[in-house]
Amino acid sequence: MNNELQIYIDGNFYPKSEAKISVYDHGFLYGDGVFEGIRAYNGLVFKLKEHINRLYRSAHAIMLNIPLTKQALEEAVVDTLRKNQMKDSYIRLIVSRGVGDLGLDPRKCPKPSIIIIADTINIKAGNAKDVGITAVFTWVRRNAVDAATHEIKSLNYLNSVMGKIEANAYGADEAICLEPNGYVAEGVGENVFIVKNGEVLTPPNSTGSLEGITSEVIVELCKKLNLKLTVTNLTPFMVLTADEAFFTGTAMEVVPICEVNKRPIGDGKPGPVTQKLMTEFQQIIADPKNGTKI
Ligand code: PXG
Repeated sequence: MNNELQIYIDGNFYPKSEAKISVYDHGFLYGDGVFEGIRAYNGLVFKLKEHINRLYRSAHAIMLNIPLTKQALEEAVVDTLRKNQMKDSYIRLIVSRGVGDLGLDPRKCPKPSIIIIADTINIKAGNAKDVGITAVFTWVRRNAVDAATHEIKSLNYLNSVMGKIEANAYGADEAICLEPNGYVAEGVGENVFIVKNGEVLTPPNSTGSLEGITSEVIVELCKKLNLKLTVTNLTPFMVLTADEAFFTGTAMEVVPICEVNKRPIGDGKPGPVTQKLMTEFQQIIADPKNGTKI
């Protein structure tokens, strides 16, 4: 059992088979908590500071006090990777409201819990990056900005799970979620971009989408490459008639979307702008100034 993953829970490490939380934890009972999904590449934790900052913003919005400083939390992530001797990893950092009673009042939860899982990434099978993936617009609307908005990276992901169920049911790889007015918000766990006449477009976070760390990199890359980048509401029609479309996210990085609701996007193959951004993204993740050394 020595080679079991070591999971960080509240300052201690436990082997994966013994890493457990209480059934009274409000993260489990109510999805009351926040999280981050982070990648490490070749001994560098990509944009760790940005992830920690976003975690604190999410926690602030739900009045959850993270019981460590940002710096201590950063060190805890790095320690967890060292403990597991991992240079490449998919890290799940979770802060749950902690143990309370069977009522939903968070005041009954005196001590939030911090959990860090440094696992290996389960790269999507097949050649998604070469041929692109398929998507469907799901009937499951993204939560409104005045509801359990995905601007907060909370543990309440049922909205995304329901979108994914629809994608599965229709045999598509991913779902695209519309916001309550019908504008495009994002994927279930990805931001979405389109390319039209050489211009790159993406929806604003006021659609209730997460401020993606990968999408932020794409915005910077567009500036560097002199590509016009416009943040604006996108209609489903604009997606269906785009020249190119792609998803961005920590897990999938940059992936072309070749088909939406059975309509090919452009010529149904990864387009030149998407491919350029995919190549540039690989250079960004390898650059030591974009990561924290393990
Ligand atoms: N939107 C949502 C709702 C997300 O959860 C992204 C966009 C992309 O953001 P980043 O910062 O990663 O570029 C996310 C994050 C999964 C999975 O299993 C993916 C995320 C979260 C949880 C699970 O694919 N992506």
